[in-house]
This record gives sequence, structure tokens and C-alpha cells, in this order.
Amino acid sequence: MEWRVRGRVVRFDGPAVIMGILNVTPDSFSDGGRYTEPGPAIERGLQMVREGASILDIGGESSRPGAEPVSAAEEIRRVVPVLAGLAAASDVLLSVDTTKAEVAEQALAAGAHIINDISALTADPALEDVASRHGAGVVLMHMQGTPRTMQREPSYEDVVEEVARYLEERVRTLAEAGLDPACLAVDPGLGFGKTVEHNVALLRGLPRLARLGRPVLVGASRKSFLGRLTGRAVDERLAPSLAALAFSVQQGAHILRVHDVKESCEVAYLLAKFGLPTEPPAS
Ligand code: HH2
Repeated sequence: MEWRVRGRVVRFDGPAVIMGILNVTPDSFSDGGRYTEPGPAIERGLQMVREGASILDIGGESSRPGAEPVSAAEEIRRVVPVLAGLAAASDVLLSVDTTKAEVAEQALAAGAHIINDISALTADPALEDVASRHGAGVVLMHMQGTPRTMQREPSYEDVVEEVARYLEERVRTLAEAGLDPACLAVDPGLGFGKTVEHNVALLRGLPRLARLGRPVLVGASRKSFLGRLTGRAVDERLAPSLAALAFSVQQGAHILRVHDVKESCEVAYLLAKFGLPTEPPAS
């Protein structure tokens, strides 16, 4: 399988691909407030590249439960200088974590290759056209509700089947609208309108998502369901995050969105040495 991202191609024939998280926000749940100036943010990005990240995901709006929305102008002010600085200093793949067409357009002009949209291109109707015109890679993430409301009462009859059908439907609809399916990746959206049990079921159900035939991205890093399961505070969730990463890769995930790049790359490298990931047997 391949993932086309603006003329470049991500292949999945080696260790699982690590996407390093760089939140240039004052309020993200884990690294909020640490990289609000472009200089330190770019330095942190380059450090993650040295540690082995293949992709950096730059976000200017927190999506933690209850987070307040941010204007496009403010998001652009936060992310564009960081993307431009990283594009000038490195050839790492750059992703922008946004739901807004205006932000994506400016981010792509600054050198981004991928649009990571937690609304799966549903929040802003203009984003589809931006992605299509630039041949950008797109991450389609499942979410129940909105960040402000999503953790109130998440409910599903069969979470794995419902998430898989939703993502399948988004891929089909976007392909019919003219987006190149080779540019699309899918993500179950751990923590986005899900209880602890829903998140665990989705990790166990990753093989179902892998059968959609598109790269599967998983973001479990430091999330609160790992805290609920272990009793660990957000800055003590390295081991739980690595356990979730190893399990995700074993279950068929291709791309892991993580805060702790160095340790995650070591785990991904070792899993590959042990024979994971493997191509699914031909059917
Ligand atoms: N999780 C977060 C943000 N963006 N994008 C994808 N595709 N998948 C995820 O699981 C995902 C995501 C939330 O984590 P974080 O960026 O660390 O925090 P915040 O949203 O508070 O900035």
C-alpha cells in the first residue's frame, strides 16, 4: 500500500511510520503552552526529526474535550511560521492538524503535505477542494459529536462496525467527488466521543479498519483512556502509550501519532525486527 501526499509517496514496507505531535497552542492537553513561539516550536520539530519521525503534525487549535474554538486567522498565525521554518530546514513530511480550508490553504502554501482533519472533511465544505487541488494527503478521522460535546455521553451499538462503516463511506464519497483515494488515510479517533471501553474495542478492532485498504493512523499517545486504565497522570503515560503503540502495530496500524518520538521509533524498529508489521496474507 502507498499513501500519496503532494507528489511524495509514503510506503509501509518498513517499521511503522511515526508522526510526531507538535501543538503550537496554549491549551493542548499534553504539550499546550510549551511551543507557542515559532523558534522553540521549530527546534522541537527538528529534534523529533532527529529522533526518527517521518511526519510532523502541527496543530494550532486544541481538540481536547471542552476546548474553545479558535479563529482561522489565529490558527494561521500559530501554525504557518512553524511550517515554513520546518519546510526550510528539513525535508520531513509536514501535516497540519486543522478542520478549516483557509488554514489548510495557507499551510500548504508554507510547505505542508498532509491535512489531518479530525472532522474527516465534514466541518468545512471548502476543505475538500483545497485538498484535491493540491493533491494533499488527508487523514480522515472519526469523531462522535464535536470537541465541545463529544465526551458527554458517547454511545454506539457496535463501535468498531460503526466507525469502520463511517470511514468507508467518507472514502467512497470523497473518491466519487474526485479526490484521489490514494491520498486518503483513516483514523478511528481514539478519545473523540468514546468511552474507555469504546477505545479498547477500537484497538482490538483495528484489523477491521485495515481491511478498508487505506493506511490506518492511530493516536493513543498519552490519552486519558490510558490514564483511566492505569491511574497515571498525563506526564506519566509513556509506558501505557508504548503498549498501545505496540498493540496497534500488531493489529495492523500503519501510522502512529505520538508525543514521545524517540521511544516510539525504538519500539517500531524492534517490532519490525520481530517481523511486524507484515503484509496481510493474499486472499
Ligand atoms: N488526537 C488529537 C488531535 N488530533 N488527529 C488525529 N488524526 N488522530 C488523533 O487521535 C488526534 C488528532 C488530540 O491530541 P493532542 O493533539 O495531543 O491534543 P490537543 O487536541 O489538546 O491539541
